[in-house]
Amino acid sequence: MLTYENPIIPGFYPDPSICRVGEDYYLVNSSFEFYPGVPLWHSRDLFNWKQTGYVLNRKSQLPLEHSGTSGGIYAPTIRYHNGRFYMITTNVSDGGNFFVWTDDINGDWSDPVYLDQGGIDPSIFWDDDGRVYYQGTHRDELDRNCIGQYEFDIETGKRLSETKVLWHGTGGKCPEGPHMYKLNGYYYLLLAEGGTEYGHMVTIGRSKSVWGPFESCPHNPILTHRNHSKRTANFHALGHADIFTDTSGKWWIVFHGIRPALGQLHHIGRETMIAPMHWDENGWPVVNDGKLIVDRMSVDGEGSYSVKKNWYDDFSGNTLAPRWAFLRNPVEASYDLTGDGITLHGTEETLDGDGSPTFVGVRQQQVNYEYETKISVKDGDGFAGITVFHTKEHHYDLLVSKTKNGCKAQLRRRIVDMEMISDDVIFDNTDSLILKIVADNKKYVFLAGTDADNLTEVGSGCIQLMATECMPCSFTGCFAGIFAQGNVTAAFRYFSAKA
Ligand code: 6LW
Repeated sequence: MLTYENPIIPGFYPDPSICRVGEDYYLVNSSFEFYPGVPLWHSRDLFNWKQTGYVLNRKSQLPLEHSGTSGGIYAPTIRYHNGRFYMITTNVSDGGNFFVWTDDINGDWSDPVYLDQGGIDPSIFWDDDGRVYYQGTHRDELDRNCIGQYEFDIETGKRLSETKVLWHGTGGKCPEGPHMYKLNGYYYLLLAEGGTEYGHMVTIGRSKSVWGPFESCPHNPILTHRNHSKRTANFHALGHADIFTDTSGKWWIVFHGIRPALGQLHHIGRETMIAPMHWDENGWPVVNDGKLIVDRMSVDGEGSYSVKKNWYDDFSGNTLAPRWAFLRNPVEASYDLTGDGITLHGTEETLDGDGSPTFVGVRQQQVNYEYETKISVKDGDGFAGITVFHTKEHHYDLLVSKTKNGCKAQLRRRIVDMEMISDDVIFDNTDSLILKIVADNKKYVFLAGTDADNLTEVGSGCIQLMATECMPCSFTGCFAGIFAQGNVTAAFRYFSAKA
């Protein structure tokens, strides 16, 4: 047997889309208000994934100034056709649906080709006759949610037909995340339905025509955990899928799900998972033989794969590792990679605001995790430190600031209209501190000190109030990161994560 670990890409990496080119697999995720946008992953075995960068890595591709919490980039689709890669997605905060393309997957992508079509979750399908179609969410003549399709020119983005209703799905709310495939003379249309919460599911229909009508798979939903409880399943809200064949012709399905850490509360976002799939004798897909999706999957083959969890970043390169992301378009002058760390310069923007504060973070990829950094606070009366950030209204910040004889640490907890600041912990005769976050399924503990083996607890914050379910809208997840605000310059020597 071959065993592997789900999620294959843990942490806030939702809405996966995948394509295979020869022996290489490429996968993208949505990224919302975080920059760069659309993380791009590569694998050659489906279980070890390396983030090679981002598809949208310059402001002309990804203007985020107007992106609020969970705004910006929604679900993407990646496809390969005739030697060119395409990624189509939606910037819900600026410009709507667009695609970019590249002939070099390791190089830069084009500027956006914007499309005159509303809705979200766009996908592209090339038919055998060379016609190219857009699918995405749409509204029918009675303003009901459905999936719409139109033909367009992939060279120019020009519309070649009106948008027609393709399918309403099986009756679940929010039919979305469509992808079209052609197989054995059928057009298969894969959907997400039920909403991206606990009712989420994957459904599929097929037709002899690219324009439908679509008949529903008799065993829809082909993938869901909506009827499972915490007692019977660890993963929930499974949905938003894409299907493909591996190098041996076997079928697989990628999708996202959540790992609730406390009751039905999840805080580290919707995470990318994978499962085997096969087609039954009637030409309908069966996912994982109808079995539960679990954290250690067993499939035909040889080998055992686990996700890498521990890493150490000394910021020694002249660019940040792809795991790092900013909140909206960053102010470049606020960040200096100095060769022996990264220096952050505070501005008037704060983690409570709608701008781009001096912040750079990594998606929290495990519930039980430890983060550590070393900070030296220079000049000024501002604050700098380490933070757990979910939204501008949900973040815990370990603040370090200079004092007359050294520096001090405080924990600031911002939860909606509440702000709690802990007592000062004073450190004389030093401007450098080791800062640590110890996370588990109940709380984040924040520690500081000059001796890594003898740190002082500054305060703690519950994960409960950082959960998506405690927010009006969150398609994202918790980050751990470093920040500076106000009149301050702070140098960070390293940042590490350990499960
Ligand atoms: C995405 C939609 C969804 O556009 O949530 O889970 C939306 N599915 O398809 C944001 O991720």
